[in-house]
Amino acid sequence: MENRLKGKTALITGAGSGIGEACARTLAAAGCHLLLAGRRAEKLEHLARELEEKEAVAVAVLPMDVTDRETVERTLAPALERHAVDILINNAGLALGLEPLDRGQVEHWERMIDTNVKGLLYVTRLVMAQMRERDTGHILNLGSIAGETAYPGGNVYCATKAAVHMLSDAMNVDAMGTRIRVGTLAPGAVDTEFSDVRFEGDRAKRDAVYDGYTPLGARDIADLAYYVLNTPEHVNIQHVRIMPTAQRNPYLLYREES
Ligand code: NDP
Ligand code: 8X3
Repeated sequence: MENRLKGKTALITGAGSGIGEACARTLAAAGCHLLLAGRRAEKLEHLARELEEKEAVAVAVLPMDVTDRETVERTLAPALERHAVDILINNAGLALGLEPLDRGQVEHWERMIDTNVKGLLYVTRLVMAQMRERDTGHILNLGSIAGETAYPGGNVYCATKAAVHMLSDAMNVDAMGTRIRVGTLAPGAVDTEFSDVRFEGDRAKRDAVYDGYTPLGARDIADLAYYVLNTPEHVNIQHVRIMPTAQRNPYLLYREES
């Protein structure tokens, strides 16, 4: 397939681990210049230096917590004066807890809503405005199968991902008449730090999520992102659901006995 991404500039949120990091590696290998955003600046700096050296692309780090609107604006606005962003991957996100709603922790809910929904909005507002001015751009949002089917204890996380799906549709509608494209990737189980974060470091609970089958890896999602982003400009892949072969929906996950 022709590489249409060489020389483009991509901003990836949550680029220091998992799917975001894999997307950074894949896009750098395709010749994209990168802006890597996240809270753990040291991880991002390390990745940036590695990719600059290995792939001969320019990589800048934007240390920011997407839940902090002032910081997002203070960090992104000057970065957008220096860089024209062709691709935005809204990947920063998290799940916290797996309790029934009536036993949920309000602090967990607030962090999920603030990160997965409000953080995505703060970043997108600024980047999409620049894309509209340039009449070009591609936004890829990380949704989830959790945003399509609720599962026990998923409640607020599922709701935030349903919001991401609807916001992607809304962005597409709002971009009507421009050359801006918007897509959502809706993965099932991907083995990343996701479950470490959800279960706050409880190794047994984390391991149980991926036990007895082969989950997706972050690289699988990055390959899909590359495919979607690399399509010609008249093609707008709006929504893709991707699961491990062992998983058919959030409830149906075939595990081998060990
Ligand atoms: P990871 O935990 O590995 O990655 C999440 C990234 O988001 C981290 O790099 C983290 O970086 C960043 N992040 C979290 N909170 C903030 C914040 N407030 N500000 C800035 N960055 C933040 O998990 P995944 O790679 O799996 O998750 C990536 C996305 O994919 C998420 O949106 C998740 O919901 C979605 N997803 C994941 C699935 C899975 O099974 N793993 C399946 C479906 C969707 P830092 O801590 O440095 O800020
Ligand atoms: C992550 C996938 O099914 O653990 O969004 O919610 S799931």
